[in-house]
Amino acid sequence: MNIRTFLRASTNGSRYVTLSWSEPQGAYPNIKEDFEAYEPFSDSMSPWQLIDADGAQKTYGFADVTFSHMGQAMSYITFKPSALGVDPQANPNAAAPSGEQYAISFDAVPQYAKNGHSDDWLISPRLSGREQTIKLKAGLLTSNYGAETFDVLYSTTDSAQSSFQLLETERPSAAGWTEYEVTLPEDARFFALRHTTPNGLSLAFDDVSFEGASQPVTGYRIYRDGELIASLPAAVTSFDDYASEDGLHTYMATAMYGDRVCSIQCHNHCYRNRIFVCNHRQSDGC
Ligand SMILES: [Ca+2]
Repeated sequence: MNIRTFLRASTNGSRYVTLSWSEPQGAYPNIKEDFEAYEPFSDSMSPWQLIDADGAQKTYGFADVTFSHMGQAMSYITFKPSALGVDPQANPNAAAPSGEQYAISFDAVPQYAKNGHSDDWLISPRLSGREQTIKLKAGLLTSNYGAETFDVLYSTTDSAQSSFQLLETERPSAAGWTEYEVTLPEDARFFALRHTTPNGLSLAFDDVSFEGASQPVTGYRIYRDGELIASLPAAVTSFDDYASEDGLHTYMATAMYGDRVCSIQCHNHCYRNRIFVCNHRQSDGC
């Protein structure tokens, strides 16, 4: 989160301190997707978009356990090994690097796939549009079937499959999790993780970090000397506080983004009738 805005204060010789501010610009959330919030074994992870482009009606699975969508057409599903009785201590390669869940694409059985290989897309929520380095972990349940392959693509426009251009191709081959960092160019609005293995078992993703699109402010909170004195709607960008006695007060405003809170970067120190210009910034909880 990178907010650049300033809280101003004036007194006009009265006992009212008038605070004013401008809406923070460039409030970009740093998002870490751990895939814990979705239903287990679900083929829906909104706001992520999933595309099954290989058309394969059969995918690989397991002989000894079964779960929703196993063996069927799919792109990615949420996978929760502990719900299948898989002991993470005994099967560390299947354990999630965060929480209990991750996104996984089981390979298309090649003779059923349109082009003879898996072609499954995991498309990100909208991005900030600034140059950024995304991080992700790619996981193989086993190395018995060789490397899995995936492309990292980006789009500068929309999230339609045809709008993406290739940035990198990766070939993780070790069982367990491998971390990747990929720098997206300025103007990248979406990225896609495209699983392309011709004949393996599965490719999983977890802990995908990126800078998301800016979000609208939903309200403000005003604090005097650390105490909440007003909660205001997003359309209000000024507030009059009555100073009952002379003295030094520290004001702070925070911007609300739904249930997230970010401070407006600066404190103003005001004596009645004397104004000290804000000269430092902070960002809490962003
Ligand atoms: Ca996880």
